[in-house]
Amino acid sequence: KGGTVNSKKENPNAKTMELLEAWKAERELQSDGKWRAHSLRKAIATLRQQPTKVTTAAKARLLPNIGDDIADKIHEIVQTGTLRHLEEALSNPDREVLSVFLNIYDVGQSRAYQWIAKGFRTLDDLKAKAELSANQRVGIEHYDDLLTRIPRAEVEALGSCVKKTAKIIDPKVELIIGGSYRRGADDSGDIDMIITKPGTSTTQDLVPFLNRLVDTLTGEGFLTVALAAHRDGSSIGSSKWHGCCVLPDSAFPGAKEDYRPVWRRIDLLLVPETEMGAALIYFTGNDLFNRSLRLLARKKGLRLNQRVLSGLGVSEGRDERKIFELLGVHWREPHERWC
Ligand code: DCP
Ligand code: MG
Ligand code: MN
Repeated sequence: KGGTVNSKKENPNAKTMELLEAWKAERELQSDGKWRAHSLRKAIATLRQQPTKVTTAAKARLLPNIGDDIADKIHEIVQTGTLRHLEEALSNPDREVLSVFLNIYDVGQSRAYQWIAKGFRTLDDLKAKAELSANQRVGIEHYDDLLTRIPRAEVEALGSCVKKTAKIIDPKVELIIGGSYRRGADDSGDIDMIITKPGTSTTQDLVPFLNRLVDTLTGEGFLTVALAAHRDGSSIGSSKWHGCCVLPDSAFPGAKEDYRPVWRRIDLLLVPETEMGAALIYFTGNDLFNRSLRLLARKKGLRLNQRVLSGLGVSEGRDERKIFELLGVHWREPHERWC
């Protein structure tokens, strides 16, 4: 995701990178794997830039973004041509099942392991025997659809459908497609629609609009199901709506005979005008970029969240550029915010 994947063939560290890449995929399957996977991603990026083969742990450790653990792995790969931990992970008989279960919407590590412990091995097992939440049921019912990335042109077409209906309900409301789409991605995992309106100062101001929008789009058959909000909990006056949608064939951006109705994940996010800057930053991401901005803010004794930057005496939430300025970081266009 993000930068270019150039051919690894000519790279002197190609084999090392390939195995670290495989190890990264394994880590992502494991608990808290995401952040570990992030450090592997950075290490691989470092290796990609080396003009010569890195052959020892000592040399690897001297390079940026490579710590002891990964340096040892590089050494092991060069010495043995393999990674013991990777081999072990790949030969785990539960690995395939775990990966299938973790790909169900709203299923986490502990749930997946619980099901495996009960002897469930397939989606059909789950449908027949497991106790499923409404969200998980949708996730299983539309498993393949929800795993398929959404091509950029379809994200745009879906966004247009929402905008068209929104305009009829309230022409003053503004909608922006955020998330990976705003960062310029060729395809997205879901569609993140930021909804705002001049003159609003709380999400409450936008709730009646959201309700009408959801009702209308559901009536049109565009929205297919609402998903229960979870974990993040906080949502006062439900400032967001999670669900699924499907593009009408009349809006399909390609040859009609290629059209197949695919269920897509959509998030509708309410943002008062006064918080639009901080919210745009947050909902544009990516998540790692947000994390590093928040960290930077904290180091300066400030606090950045999805609503405001505070700690300066005055709070700023309105203006994306202003927030960068106050944080003392150079402006980065959305397409430069991959990490
Ligand atoms: N976000 C975040 N931290 C999280 C989840 C989300 O900062 N734990 C922010 C950054 C994301 C944005 O919200 O860019 C939208 O979240 P998505 O999960 O939809 O992620 P993306 O749109 O970036 O990627 P995808 O194409 O997978 O949807
Ligand atoms: Mg998204
Ligand atoms: Mn999203």
